[in-house]
Amino acid sequence: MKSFKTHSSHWGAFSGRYENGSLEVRPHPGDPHPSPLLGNIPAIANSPMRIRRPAIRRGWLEGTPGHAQNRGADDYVEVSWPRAADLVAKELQRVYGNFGPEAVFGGSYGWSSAGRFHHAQSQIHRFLNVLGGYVSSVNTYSSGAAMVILPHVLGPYDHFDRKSVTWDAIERSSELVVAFGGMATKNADVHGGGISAHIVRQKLNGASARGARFILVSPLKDDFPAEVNAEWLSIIPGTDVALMLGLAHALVSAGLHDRGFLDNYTIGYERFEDYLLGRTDGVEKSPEWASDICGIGADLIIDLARTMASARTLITVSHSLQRADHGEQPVWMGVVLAAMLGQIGRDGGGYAYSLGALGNIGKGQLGVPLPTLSQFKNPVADFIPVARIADMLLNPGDAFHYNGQAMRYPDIRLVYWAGGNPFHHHQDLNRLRAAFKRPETIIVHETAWTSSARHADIVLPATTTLERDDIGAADRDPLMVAMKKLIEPVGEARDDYEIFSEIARRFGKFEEFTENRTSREWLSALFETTRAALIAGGHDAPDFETFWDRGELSLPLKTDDGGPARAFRQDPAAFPLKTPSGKIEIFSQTIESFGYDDCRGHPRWYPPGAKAGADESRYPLHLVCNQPHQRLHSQLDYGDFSRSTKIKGREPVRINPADAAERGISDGDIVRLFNARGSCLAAAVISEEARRGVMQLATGAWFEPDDPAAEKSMCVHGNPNILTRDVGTSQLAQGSTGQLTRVEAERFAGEPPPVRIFEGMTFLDEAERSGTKAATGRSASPTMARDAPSPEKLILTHPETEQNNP
Ligand SMILES: Nc1nc2c(c(=O)[nH]1)N[C@H]1C(S)=C(S)[C@@H](COP(=O)(O)OP(=O)(O)OC[C@H]3O[C@@H](n4cnc5c(=O)[nH]c(N)nc54)[C@H](O)[C@@H]3O)O[C@H]1N2
Ligand SMILES: Nc1nc2c(c(=O)[nH]1)N[C@H]1C(S)=C(S)[C@@H](COP(=O)(O)OP(=O)(O)OC[C@H]3O[C@@H](n4cnc5c(=O)[nH]c(N)nc54)[C@H](O)[C@@H]3O)O[C@H]1N2
Ligand SMILES: [Mo]
Repeated sequence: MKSFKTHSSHWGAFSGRYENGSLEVRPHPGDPHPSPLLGNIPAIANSPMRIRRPAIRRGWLEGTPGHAQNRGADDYVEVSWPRAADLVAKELQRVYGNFGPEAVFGGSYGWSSAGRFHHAQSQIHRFLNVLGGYVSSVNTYSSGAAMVILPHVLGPYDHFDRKSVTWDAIERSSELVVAFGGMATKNADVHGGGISAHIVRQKLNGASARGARFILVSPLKDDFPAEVNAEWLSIIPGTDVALMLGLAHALVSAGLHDRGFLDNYTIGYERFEDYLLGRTDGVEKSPEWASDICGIGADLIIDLARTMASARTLITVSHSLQRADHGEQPVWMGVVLAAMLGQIGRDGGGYAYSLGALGNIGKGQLGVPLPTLSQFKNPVADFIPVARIADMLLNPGDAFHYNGQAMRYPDIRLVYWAGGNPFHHHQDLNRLRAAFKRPETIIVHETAWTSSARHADIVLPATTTLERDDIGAADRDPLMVAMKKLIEPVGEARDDYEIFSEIARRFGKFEEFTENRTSREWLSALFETTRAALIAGGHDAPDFETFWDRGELSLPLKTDDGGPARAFRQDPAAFPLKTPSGKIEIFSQTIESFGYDDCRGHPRWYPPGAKAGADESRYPLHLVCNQPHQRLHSQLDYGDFSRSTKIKGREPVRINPADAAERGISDGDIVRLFNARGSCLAAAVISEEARRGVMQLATGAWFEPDDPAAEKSMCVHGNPNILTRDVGTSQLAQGSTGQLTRVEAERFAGEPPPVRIFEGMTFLDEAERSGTKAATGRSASPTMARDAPSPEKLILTHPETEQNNP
């Protein structure tokens, strides 16, 4: 055991040992349900997918006229580190000098890896702020709509995602949990920054053993762990608001809504009730009305409403529901339904947003702050809602609305990304490809040859956490982990910190960026924040070196006081909600005053169509594009566990037996999914767990176009974002709507094009590129290019970086 070193990841703490060229990984002994995602880690050490040397896209390097059109289909030339750093610095100088920081997009959205110091997004933001700033992005792909609607109607986002109902309260007190979008335990495998104990399964079982009932509202049956025997209400995707309205109507019809709670704790119920009962639009949102839309029987709806009113009931709304057209509405309507039940703030009852979506949600609050690297201040005010990136690149200067502000898209010349994969996370990839042809320069730091790296001009090889020391710690996780370096950097990969330090040096800003600290000095300095708080609280507070030797440190948790909702319930005058009225806003004057036609003063049902575009209804099947169980997003799709789940090398897509039979599709067949935007291949899995009319294709299979040079190309591997729509949830939040789309499916006749994405890259030599075309840039052998002359070593005067890269 001695040679095993502690480490951590977004999907679990573990220890690892690298011997004889292979990496062995063992879960943390205190984790009751370690994640199978650990099985993807060993491939990091030697996969041909790793980026080994800085690489420059040929057209960019040569300055060929119109070269940007070749992004995604060009060759790459490997260069030395000093050359790459010079090129980056020169280009940044040019763009900052000619156009200013408002022309640099540095939003750089993405999960990158666990680790408090080497967190790629903190590093890049700090770096760009040192250089003069950048256009940023706000909110997340996870919860773009909820982050904007919740503060208007219930209070700050973290009050209801973080400081909300805990698993302990559910185990103790909940009698009925109605989970819109479910609580698939695959999702709780993961938490941003780390998770030392996977407890969701255990807690659900505990509640279930005590007699709590669980209702799963979802188009997929396995959005709840089988053990808790959830009752499955198989809903038509995108129709939860109709179901919630039907439930609300049933409550009012039976006089079961809590008038006292509505009077004391909410505003605007009457206006909502006028809508609910059809006084404003002539349409009663009755259970029968709802049933026609959502596909769940009216009797079931009436029955469920009665049960909800008679039990300690918790309503949960998943992230997925709001990652869709009008995604603000189910989040808001869930709040209204919980308010009508009068249980907000009661132990194990009320409303919890996103419970089950990430492994630490529903755990207790940490009692001490975590080590955090300052990103400095960004002097540039321009920003976009994160999912509007293609709109921004395609339409500089165009007007758009966001949360009450009339805004314009900036004119971006240079895009700089570290720690994210837009060709994973963004929708309508053919459109994104067109958008990525617009900027003058795209720079990417990546660990692996993702599709985003393959669309960049300058690709800089970043280390993974396995190749560096860091501190592992996350919100609501009571274990801090010494993430010890397990392997030497692969190829010539460098830490993001080191890369940015070297570029900052070329601007004369090395000291400002690094504060003259080595990475190791940073770790011990950042650790002091937590240590000081531990000392103040009278807890075990070892110094950094002792922590490092021990490998981990327990952090104290606060006692579960029920959060802001409990305080508000107990004394609404002393602890008002942080909404404009201090109450739950069933009607929001603020939102009404924005005058948006796609998000008005109270929650309502917006029939699909207007936003979806006329062509959507031509495609009969709903495609659910949810999170993958076999990896985190696109990360380590090349890992053993993820690849073991592919069928004939393609991503599995689930289809209901009746839908498959209608189309002559058998289990294991290669199918083509298509709609007006694009198409992809995937391998059919026939499953009763998908509702009739619903297919499910997880995100994260690396995008591989069959013809990279074509304007519209089929993905041969099974990335659903070639099919999804790139439109915002509404003018209020402009969130991503990637969860759902419409498609048709057919059996793929004939020999399908091969999947070659995991075969590795070949490169042009600097010498070769002046001659006629040599390597193809995408051919089979990853080792060919390794014969290139050995690169100049990056000149490093920084002692720590020397140490890290002997
Ligand atoms: N259709 C559809 N699309 C979706 C979703 C959906 O439900 N449906 N879900 C959305 C959601 S919720 C999210 S959060 C996004 C996720 O989107 P992303 O967060 O962009 O996806 P990841 O695959 O985690 O990308 C992280 C990248 O960082 C790289 N990386 C890891 N460590 C380091 C490092 O130390 N340095 C550097 N430079 N790079 C590093 C990894 O190799 C990886 O390519 O996807 C969104 N996209
Ligand atoms: N293993 C693993 N876990 C993850 C991630 C990962 O990549 N891999 N990503 C993490 C991240 S960044 C995030 S943000 C969270 C995301 O958390 P979520 O967004 O909640 O997760 P999803 O798996 O996308 O969706 C959950 C389920 O919602 C259901 N659903 C979809 N549309 C509808 C609908 O219209 N109505 C109803 N009632 N149900 C619907 C689908 O059946 C789907 O399986 O997951 C996190 N957990
Ligand atoms: Mo997310």
